[in-house]
Amino acid sequence: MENYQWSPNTAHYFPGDCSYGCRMPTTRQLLNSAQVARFVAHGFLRLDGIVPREMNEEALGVFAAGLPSVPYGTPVPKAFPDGSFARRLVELPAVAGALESLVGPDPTVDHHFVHTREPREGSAQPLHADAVIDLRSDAFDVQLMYYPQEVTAEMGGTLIVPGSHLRRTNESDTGRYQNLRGQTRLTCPAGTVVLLHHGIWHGGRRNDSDTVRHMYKIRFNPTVPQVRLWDTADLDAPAVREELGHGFPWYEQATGRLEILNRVRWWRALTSDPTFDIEYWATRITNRPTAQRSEA
Ligand SMILES: O=C(O)CCC(=O)C(=O)O
Repeated sequence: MENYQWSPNTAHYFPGDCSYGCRMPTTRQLLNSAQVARFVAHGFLRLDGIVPREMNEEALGVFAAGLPSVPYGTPVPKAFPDGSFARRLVELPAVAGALESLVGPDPTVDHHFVHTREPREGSAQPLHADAVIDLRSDAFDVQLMYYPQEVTAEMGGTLIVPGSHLRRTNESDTGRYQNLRGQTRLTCPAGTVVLLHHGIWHGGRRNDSDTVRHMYKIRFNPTVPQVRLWDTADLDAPAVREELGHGFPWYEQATGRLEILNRVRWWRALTSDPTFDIEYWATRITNRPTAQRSEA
């Protein structure tokens, strides 16, 4: 893994200053280290009801009219022209700040899509990840899910398996799993945005209500090293380790240790700190005296 140097220039946006590229404007509501550690452990971050009511009402018309197609890898300003619904959505300060903290400034849009669950549709979507097996250790994509309506349990919210994102699977290989302990079904107020690691196991639950349910998803690809992009003032706070050590009901003891190790490796990459560890798990298995001697 490369040892990236953190530069404030890659992490900060100054309104009106395009010398580092014209980034998504933000009033700098960056996440803190504990929130990013929570994302690392859970694989997602919820921003409940942060989209204003007028935009939620507008969204349904925008979805009905159909979204313009976006070629893979298009920079945000080109994918979503100024004033467009999607541009205003990603520029909401809480959304822009969280996205910048995770995927960095100037991400590209991989693709976007409105997922619709019809009333009383009769079946649920199999559990899956939106990825082929993805072995990257120094980059990850962020998926934004936006719910313009209140989602009730009857409407069959999006099923998410917290802490599953680092268990690298191939798309719907997990489809035969019907239920896992600790899975959550997203019920939320209108205007909720969820940001997810691309590897999270999820699926649309069956809509048993009389109301059509929409979820707008945008996948973002990073264009900068994802290193210390958030507000790191609390990097050494105890809350960071607490979040990184969080267990989930579907982990058995040994599985839980494996996931802690996966998180330690990722946190080392995110912070450019090759010494970070929890309970000596990573240090023990990266101790290679023979290799170090032959390099000297
Ligand atoms: O409809 C949903 O709630 C989730 C759908 C989804 O994320 C997908 O099809 O990948």
